[in-house]
Amino acid sequence: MPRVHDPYPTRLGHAIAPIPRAEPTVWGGPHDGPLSQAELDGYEQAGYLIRPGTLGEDWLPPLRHELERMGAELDRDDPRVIYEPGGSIRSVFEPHLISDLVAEVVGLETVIPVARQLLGSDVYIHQARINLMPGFTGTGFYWHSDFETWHAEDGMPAMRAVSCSIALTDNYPYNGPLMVLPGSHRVFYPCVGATPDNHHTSSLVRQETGVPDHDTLTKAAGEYGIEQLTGPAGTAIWFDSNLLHGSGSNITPLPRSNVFLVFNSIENALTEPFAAPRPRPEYLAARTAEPFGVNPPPVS
Ligand code: 6CS
Ligand code: FE
Repeated sequence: MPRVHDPYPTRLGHAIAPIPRAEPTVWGGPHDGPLSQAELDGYEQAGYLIRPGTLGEDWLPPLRHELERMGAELDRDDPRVIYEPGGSIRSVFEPHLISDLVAEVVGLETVIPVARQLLGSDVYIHQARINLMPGFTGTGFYWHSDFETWHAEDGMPAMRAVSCSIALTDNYPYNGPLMVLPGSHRVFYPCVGATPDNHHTSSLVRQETGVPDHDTLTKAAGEYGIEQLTGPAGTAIWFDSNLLHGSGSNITPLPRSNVFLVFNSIENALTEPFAAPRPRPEYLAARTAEPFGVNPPPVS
């Protein structure tokens, strides 16, 4: 059924002008969680916040081991495992449902209270993945806004979601770290080109639909600049759902892996996709907006 009004039209037949963001970036205040007013202000301005020490040293070896175990034990045909063209594992989705250890990370005091504070409500996991960028052959992600995809393909109504990427390896300028256009989260860049059916079978390796054109990116990079977000293992990067970001490939011997958690406000539950033939599978976009960590687990 056609919608009456879509505030963020995208996947269009022709280019239209960028649209100013309608919603706030920060929904909670300094008394709603661990972040200070200065940290909240920084996040609001830049669209991201870096928090070193989100995972202590003691977490890193067991988590790295867990990734290897998951990679080895998951079925080659499991749709939740995405491979690089060269055959190595690029991403594993729903790691928090596969591994108790990863689920514990979500519940840490350095993680979920930050998500609740930024979004000003209870939250749930919209999407979780482990990204593994191997040394020498790792390929990056082209420039995009996550919200553009989640709105178009998953039916996320508003910009009230935040991504938390926790580094399991050190991030240097030279091993394919996250690059962002700070401040770009305040503008929605509509994209040209209809969503192909089953787009996710290719977009998770190489995204071609739902990316701004070169002209738009040139202007945006001129206006906002580009920053590389680096830091030691255990560092979390929190970034707004609409921040333009990407990463280059990694030809160094140093792999880059992270646990990537997307929190959405329970007040921003998914609807029908705004610009795609059908919703994506649950492992890419959870459709049950149950607050995480609020109710005790059911007794079985
Ligand atoms: O598909 C997703 O949900 C995420 N992955 C990619 C490659 N682009 C959009 C979004 O970040
Ligand atoms: Fe992304």
